[in-house]
Amino acid sequence: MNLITDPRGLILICAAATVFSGALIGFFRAKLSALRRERSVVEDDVAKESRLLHQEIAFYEEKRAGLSKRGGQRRLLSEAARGLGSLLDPSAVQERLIKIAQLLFPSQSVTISYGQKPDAVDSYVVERRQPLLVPSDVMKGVPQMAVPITAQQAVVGVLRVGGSGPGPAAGYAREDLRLLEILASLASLAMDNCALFHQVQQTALRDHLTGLLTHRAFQDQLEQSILEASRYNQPLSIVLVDVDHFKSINDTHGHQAGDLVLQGLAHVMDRSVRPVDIIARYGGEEFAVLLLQTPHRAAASVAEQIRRDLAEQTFDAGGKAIRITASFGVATFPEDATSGQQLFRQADQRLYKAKAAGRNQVQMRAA
Ligand code: GH3
Ligand code: MG
Ligand code: MG
Repeated sequence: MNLITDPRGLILICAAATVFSGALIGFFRAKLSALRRERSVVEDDVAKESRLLHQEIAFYEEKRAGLSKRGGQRRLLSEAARGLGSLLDPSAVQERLIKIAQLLFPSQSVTISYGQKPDAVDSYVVERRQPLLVPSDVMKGVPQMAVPITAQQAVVGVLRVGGSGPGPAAGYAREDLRLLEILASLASLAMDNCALFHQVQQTALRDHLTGLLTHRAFQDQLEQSILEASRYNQPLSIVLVDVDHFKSINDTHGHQAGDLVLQGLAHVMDRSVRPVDIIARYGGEEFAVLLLQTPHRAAASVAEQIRRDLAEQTFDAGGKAIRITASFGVATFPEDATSGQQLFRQADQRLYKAKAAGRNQVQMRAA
């Protein structure tokens, strides 16, 4: 049979061609789907890799942010240490402390409490002298931190962060509390500094025997008070006091007994004036009283009262009963003088007059 000329041959050829092409198509289809499968596996691997890579990047990004935040916090703390250490006034320390805490914990409420009405958080921190971290699931869901601030071992305040407003969603971390503790320690050191500075200043301003102001401190106070009196158009008087024949007290009873008498005298004077008035020991047995807003006559009456009290007093100096008298000179701003120095000189001249006129008396301006 001729395949080309015979129709059966043609049918056979067509059938063979159909089978062959079908097999070819099947082969390529299988190849294609195998290729597709391979591609999707590769795609899955790439997606997985990329996911892992993103996670890794996010992890390092978070670490970097954490490190730079901590770096910033550390810088703030070292600046705080320098700034706080140079302050000499407790209220300035408190002000600066609040500012630094606000920088460390932005948009959080920052307060220094512990006054008349301590709440539960204050009481805990003050009584235990320990920091407190309140998590977000107690105290009405408002997280907060509180640390004690001390001055010479005594708790003088509680630094608090949070407690009002939403606060951070996850609450505060131990690290946050640690940071606040470091800041509170720096503030406590600054408070100690202030207290020491105040003590040194007081020692320089106060006479060690009587605890009264020294001559220098009195002069400063007098000039300052004259400025104020002049601004508000008010009178101001000074009284100078000198113990009569004090040398003979020392000679008769000894120097130590003399010291006790001087202390007793300071006490009598303190008792006779108002708390706003200022007393100084400006020489050995010489004292000065600054009477604010006091006209001349009223000042002379105060001097007279002190003179009488002194004359009636018996001082006990180690078992020895000692009586003394003193002489007084009174001068008043603005009638007698317009500067502290002139006023002092005028009062001194009247005191001299009191001595010359027989002692144990008050000399004032002639009427
Ligand atoms: P007058 O009435 O003239 O003021 O006589 P007076 O003896 O008080 O004055 P004078 O200036 O002659 O002597 C003052 C005395 O005060 C001499 C000095 O030894 C004594 N004195 C000064 N400072 C102190 C002190 O701190 N303690 C004692 N115990 N005596 C002192
Ligand atoms: Mg004297
Ligand atoms: Mg004297």
